[in-house]
Amino acid sequence: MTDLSPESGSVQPLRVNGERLISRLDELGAIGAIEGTIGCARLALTDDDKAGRDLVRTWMDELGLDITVDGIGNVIATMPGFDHGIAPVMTGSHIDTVATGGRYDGNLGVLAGLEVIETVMTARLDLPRPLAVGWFTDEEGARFAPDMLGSLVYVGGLALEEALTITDRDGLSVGGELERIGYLGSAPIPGAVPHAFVELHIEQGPILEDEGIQLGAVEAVQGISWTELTIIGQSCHAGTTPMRLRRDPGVVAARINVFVRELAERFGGAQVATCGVVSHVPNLVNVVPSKVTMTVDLRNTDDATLEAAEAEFHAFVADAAAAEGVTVTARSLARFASVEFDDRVAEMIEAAAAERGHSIRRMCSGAGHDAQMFARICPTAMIFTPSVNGISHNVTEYTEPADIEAGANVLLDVMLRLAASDLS
Ligand code: HGY
Ligand code: MN
Ligand code: MN
Repeated sequence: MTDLSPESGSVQPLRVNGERLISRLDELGAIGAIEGTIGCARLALTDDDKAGRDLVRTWMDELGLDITVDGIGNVIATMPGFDHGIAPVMTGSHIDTVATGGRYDGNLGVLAGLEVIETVMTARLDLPRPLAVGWFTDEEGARFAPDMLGSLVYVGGLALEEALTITDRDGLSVGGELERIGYLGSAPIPGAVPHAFVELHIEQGPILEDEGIQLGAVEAVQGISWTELTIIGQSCHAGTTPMRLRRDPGVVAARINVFVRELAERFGGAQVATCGVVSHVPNLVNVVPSKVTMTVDLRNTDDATLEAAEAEFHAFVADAAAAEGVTVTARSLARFASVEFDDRVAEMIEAAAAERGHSIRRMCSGAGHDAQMFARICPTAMIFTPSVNGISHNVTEYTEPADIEAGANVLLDVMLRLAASDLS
């Protein structure tokens, strides 16, 4: 079997077609484009998400890849011509975005994976096992919680039947929306176990840029805790109601927001806290709100510390609600412990980067990713490229073309090495 590693000399290191990759990122980014920005909005299972899915699927079809769509709408495209019993080396990510998203978050991992496969097929490399690229439904969790929904179901972490009943704010279900956009597939769930999984993703934070390092070998993902609070008080007139008679859910929501900020600052280290959603009913200038729905996103690299943060948060909520005379219902939207990736894959990423002359460092991901679900079933790790100004989940999200190409070339090398490796 051909030694595919670049240092063998038998095969000049292949290079991806960076221009093709960047033009596809731009073409996909134009779907759901946010006027006057380079950002895009393709919330999961919306018409824009369908349009993005259809475009990427066209590119997969044009390559002649074997395409499967499973019961949660995950799409996997595999190099043809291999015995179906041979587990592929898989890459992939997501093409759904948040409502104020960038064109690289998730999209880079899917399109770079497609680019790697096209490069390998064009070079007619003879591989011991196929390469595959997938996109996974609703990674963002912004419309349907939890995040990483499609990959969680793929690896058997959540029953498909339960996932299909999850609804958005308007009461529309995952199953109904998958059917409506034509992506309620029949490929089996849980999905086939890959030989290995490696995901290329933008860092979405400031570390690589701050340190002037070109790539990240991601060895872990921090723990994630999403809670939705429904706070019910007494709606009344803003002008006539004395303060002593109020039961104002808006004040409790504000106190919770300040509390979790102060908790994160007090805990320090990796602790982060965000109240991304705070919506008042009836949300009018002269009405004390009757209800506030809010979300609290807590994360930490250390699971015990995250649990301590959650315990303090819930205790504060109970006290604040009692003091104001409101009721609070808490609902967990997502809860994932921190994840360690496979050191062998992280080492391959570091070696491939070094051989291509790129600086690289080990990192823990602050964001959740589909790869953290695949780490449950096969050797997995991630490659990060820098985010300009450390910004993401923002229409100004940007990554330099040279970094995109470097990340894709390292993805290429790592997938080829994984294909030639016995990881048992
Ligand atoms: O929230 C996250 O970490 C990811 O963007 N879904
Ligand atoms: Mn992402
Ligand atoms: Mn994201």
